[in-house]
Amino acid sequence: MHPWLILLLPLHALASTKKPHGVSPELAARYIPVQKGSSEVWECLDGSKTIEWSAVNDDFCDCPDGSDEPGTGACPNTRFYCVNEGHIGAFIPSSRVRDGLCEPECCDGSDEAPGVCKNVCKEVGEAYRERVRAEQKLRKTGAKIRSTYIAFAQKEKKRIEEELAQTEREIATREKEVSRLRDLVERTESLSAAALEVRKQSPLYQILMTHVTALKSLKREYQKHLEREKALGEILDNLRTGYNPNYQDMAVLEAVRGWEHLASLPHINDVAKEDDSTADTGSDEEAGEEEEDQPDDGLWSELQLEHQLDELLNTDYEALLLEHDKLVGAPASETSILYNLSAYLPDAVVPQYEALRDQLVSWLEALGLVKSAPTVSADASRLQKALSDAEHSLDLTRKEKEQKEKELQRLFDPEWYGAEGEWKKLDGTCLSKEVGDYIYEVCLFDEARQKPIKGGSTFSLGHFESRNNAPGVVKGSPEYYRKQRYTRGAKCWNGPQRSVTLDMTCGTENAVLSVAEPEKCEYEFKVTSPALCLPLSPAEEKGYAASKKEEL
Ligand SMILES: [Ca+2]
Ligand SMILES: [Ca+2]
Repeated sequence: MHPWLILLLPLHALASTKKPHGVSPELAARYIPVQKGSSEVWECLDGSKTIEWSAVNDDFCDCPDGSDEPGTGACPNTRFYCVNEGHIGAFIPSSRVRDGLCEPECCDGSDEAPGVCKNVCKEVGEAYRERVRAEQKLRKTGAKIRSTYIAFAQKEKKRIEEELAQTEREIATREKEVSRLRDLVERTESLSAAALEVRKQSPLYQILMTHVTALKSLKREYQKHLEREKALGEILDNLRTGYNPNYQDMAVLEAVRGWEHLASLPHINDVAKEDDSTADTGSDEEAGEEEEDQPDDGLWSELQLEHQLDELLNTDYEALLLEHDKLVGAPASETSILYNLSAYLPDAVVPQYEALRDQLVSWLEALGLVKSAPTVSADASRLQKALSDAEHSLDLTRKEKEQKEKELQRLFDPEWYGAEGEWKKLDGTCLSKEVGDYIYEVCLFDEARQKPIKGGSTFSLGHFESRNNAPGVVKGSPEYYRKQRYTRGAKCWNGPQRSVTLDMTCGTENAVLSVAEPEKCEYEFKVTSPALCLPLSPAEEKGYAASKKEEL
């Protein structure tokens, strides 16, 4: 017998004389009779009534709260306590006392009359302690692995923080580069605008501009004349068709004949006599006249003037000026051979050569032998490209930073890698189990899948959504981590979208033990992981050490 059992014995012996049957240790102190005159009395626990001490456990309900019958089933809705010496005490409903059935909760058989049920508390207690010991042993082993996960998370934290700092430095550098380039682009643009102004002073450009102005003026005058001719034609047409020939006014008749000749019209008096066919020949004549108008020596026709003149006048002359510059000027060409040469030199010599070359070029420029290369549009567009490249890189680096911040924030978030970061190590770890014709797989914090072994398409069973989100489960509690929900999987035919619940327990390995489908398209994986093996509490540690001694 163990020392603590020996210690308990006298106490128990004492309790058995005083404490009535079926009373739990917490209430034992309240089941003490009071001497009143010659008899012993006792007050019901709710204080409503005082009864004779002999009425306690007399198999008749006296107290309204039923407290006088802890060891019988006489009062309704009361609880009976089995001491279960050698194991752990337990309550059963009083209605099951003396009903002739041995309760598994009462291994000492105290719910029935002596001799009815065997006291099996020694065996039950030993098996229980063995189970607890095994579980604690597993937890201790698992917790050791779990602590390496936590150490991993700490290392990850350091790594991400360092990377974050690096990214921040990179952003600062890139921001500087962007603002430098932006400044340069602005300056180059104003510089090229100035250079353009200089080029516009060229006599060729000046005379071109004068031509343009003259053309525009001519066009305007031409339009005016066209309108005037049209108006005059209308006046004369009216005169031709409206004059009275009976007046024999020679001035009017001459004007009409003159107009008819100029506009190639038949005499108004003949018009009525002529039929349609002569009208046709008239139009043929007109067509013939137009042909005669065909210009020679490259001059523009009326049609060309009408359609192409505007186009010509809308030409971007400044762009042409720059284009022209490239074609004829390229002042840098005088020294470009010096720049191109470096491509043919051995790498080792290049820096010295470049220094020498720059010196040489500046001398040549100083002596007026070559003109310094003015930076105009080509440089501006090259700079613009460099600027947008730099802005793009800055943008990417900023996004990278956001990504890292998110990663860091998730590291110790109960909703992600746990308050101690113990799940980070398992991020993306895939566990699988073959069941029937399928391999069921879950990649933690990512996706669960169903892969057919004999060919066919893989179905998504869902994507990581949450931990145990059942009502009443406290975020971060052990129970919270015991479940993971994967939802929004492939839709079932005529059913919901597939989903998976991981039912997780402590184990020394990350593994899927079993797969079930309790509801259509809702799967349940039983999974073990060291991440769930919490270290023993100091009290548990003590108990474990004692049980190990017992084992020896
Ligand atoms: Ca009673
Ligand atoms: Ca019973």
